[in-house]
Amino acid sequence: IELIFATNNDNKVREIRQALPEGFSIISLQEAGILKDIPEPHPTLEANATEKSTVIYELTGKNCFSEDSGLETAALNGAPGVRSARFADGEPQYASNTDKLLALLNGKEDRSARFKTVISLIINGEEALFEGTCEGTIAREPLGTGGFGYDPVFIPDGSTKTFGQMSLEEKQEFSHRKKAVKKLVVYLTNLAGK
Ligand code: ITT
Repeated sequence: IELIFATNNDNKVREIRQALPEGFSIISLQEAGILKDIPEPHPTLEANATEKSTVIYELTGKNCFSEDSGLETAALNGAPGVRSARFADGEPQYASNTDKLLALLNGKEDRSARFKTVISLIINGEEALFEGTCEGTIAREPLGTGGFGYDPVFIPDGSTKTFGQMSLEEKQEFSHRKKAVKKLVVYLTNLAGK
C-alpha cells in the first residue's frame, strides 16, 4: 500500500516510516515534489487533519493521509493544544514554544500533559480518522536532544526520561503518533482483505 503523507514536517515522516510494518510505503510531499504550505486554520486537530488530507487529495487524486498533533496541559486548560506549532509566534520574549510553555507552567502545581495525534486518511475518496494519545508530565527544564518540538520537556507516564532523552525506538513504546499509526494499519489491512 502506497500513500502520500501530507506533511512538511520531516520528523513526522521519520517517525511514521519507522512505525509502519513491511508492505506500507509513504511518500512525503517533498519526495512527491509537491511544494505546498498546507493550512491549519481550524480550532480542532480533527478539522485541521481533514483539511490537510483533503487539500492534497484534491491536488493529486491519490490515496493520502495527514496528521495533526498537539500537546495539551491541564494547568493551561488544554494549551498549547491545536496551536502547538505556533504557540510562541509573535512573542519574541520567548526563545521557543518550549520556552513559553515552561514559563507559563512556572509555579503551577499540576504539570500533567497529554500528546495527541489525529490522522486523517483518504482512501478511494473516503475519509477515516484515527487517534492516539500519550499521557505524561512536563519536566522543569529541557532534557535531552532527541526528537523534535516539545520532546525534551515531555516525560511519558511509565518512564523517568523525557522523549528528548530517548532513542526513536524507545519513544515509539509510548508515542501518541505510533498508537494512531497502529489503528491506521489495522484499518488498511482489513480493507485490503475485503
Ligand atoms: P504539518 O506539515 O504536518 O502540518 P507541523 O509541524 O505544522 O507539520 P502540527 O501542526 O501537527 O505539525 O504541529 C504540531 C506541533 O506540535 C509540532 O510542530 C511540534 O512542535 C509539536 N509536536 C507534535 N508531535 C510532537 C512530538 O511527537 N514530540 C514533540 N513535539 C510534537
